[in-house]
Amino acid sequence: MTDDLARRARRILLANWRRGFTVPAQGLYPHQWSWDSAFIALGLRHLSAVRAQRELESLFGAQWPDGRVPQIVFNPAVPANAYFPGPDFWGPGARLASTGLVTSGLVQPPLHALAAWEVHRADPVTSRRRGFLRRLYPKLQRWHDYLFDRRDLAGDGLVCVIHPWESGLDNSPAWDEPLGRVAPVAPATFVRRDLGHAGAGERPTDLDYGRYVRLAADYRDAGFVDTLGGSAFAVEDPLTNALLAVGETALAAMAGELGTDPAPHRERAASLTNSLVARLYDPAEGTFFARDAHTKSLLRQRTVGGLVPLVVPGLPVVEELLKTARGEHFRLGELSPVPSYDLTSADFEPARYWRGPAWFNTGWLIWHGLRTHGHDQLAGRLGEGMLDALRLAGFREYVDPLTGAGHGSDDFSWTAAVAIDLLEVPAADGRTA
Ligand code: 9WN
Repeated sequence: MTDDLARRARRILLANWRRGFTVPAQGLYPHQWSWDSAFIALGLRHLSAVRAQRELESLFGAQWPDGRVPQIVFNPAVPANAYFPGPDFWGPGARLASTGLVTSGLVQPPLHALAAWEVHRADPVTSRRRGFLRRLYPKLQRWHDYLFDRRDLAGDGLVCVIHPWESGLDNSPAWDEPLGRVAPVAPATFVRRDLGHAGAGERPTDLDYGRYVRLAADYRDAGFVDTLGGSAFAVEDPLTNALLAVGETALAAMAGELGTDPAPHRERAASLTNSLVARLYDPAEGTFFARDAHTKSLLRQRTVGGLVPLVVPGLPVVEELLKTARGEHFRLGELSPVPSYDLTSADFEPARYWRGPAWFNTGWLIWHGLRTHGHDQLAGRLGEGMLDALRLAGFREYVDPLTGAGHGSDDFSWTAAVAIDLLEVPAADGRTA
């Protein structure tokens, strides 16, 4: 890595490291976040195999007895009111008896198995010496079991997210309709800490925050029980289900490495891929849509989440999806990273959270998907475009897809991790070719 970008990225990951895990960004996100850690591990694997392994191990150290891997693991060294909702909000029901750590009761997209497998492959000798997969594989299995067994709320083979925060694309316009049915808590009952670190024009509205808080409080007060009737918001999300399918493929590879049977993982990946295509893919539109588990109808907003199933090996609709991605709605190949929301939509907002801006983590998922399906040229163009976007805006949380202006937090960990991966992976491929 000779690029100055690589040095800057490395410095960010070092500065954001907190003895065993990495914060997404200093200030706005002072704890450990679940899917952030998976992206971060993908970058860290090029710097230090042990640190990449520890990133995932620390997260799974906060796994709940029921198998869920929490959205946030609160750092006890940080004041309780540094982030809202913090440890006091989640309360004793979210305190782990084993460690005393407090976590959020929600989850985030399951990128962890893919990340763990890639971390292993980056340095198999260190991984085997430390027993990395031997220790993590059963935990990853329990995590996926939780999703398959407890989150198939509609009973149709697809996993539901029960809060916009669980989708990772929190403020996506696709959530407006189901979220609109949720009664917000009064704004005076909580203090938003995010607005101390980012402009109100870049963050969700107070009304949406009131609804987020209502959903989280109801889930907490019901003892974190997963039922369709108990979840006012329940959505089958293409991104979550696609990552779970990829994750099962990664577990199959791990099972092979560990000498156990990969077949059940392959079967799960295949059946999840079938359900994903059968229920969430719209051939007329050439994209995946999320589905409201209550109304059983598709939420017809075109978002980057509808393109993320590109990461699924063996996906039968790759070319159709690519046609959509390259068209006027996302302009893949021309704009980098990929806009989070349909560029042609009347409510496209280039600077507001998940309602238009381009993010480096979802850009990485599309890049990885293109490579998975042999579209190396387009992947190369997207990867170069993402690095150019970084040179222009710096390591921001997200950028305006049309002007390239940076927004959100600066020195953002997954942005740095993605940069390192984009710089390292093609070079590593060249070395092994
Ligand atoms: C709530 C940490 C997280 C990301 C999410 C992103 C944002 C949190 C917030 O930041 O969500 O989890 O406070 O808005 O939407 O994808 O994991 O980087």
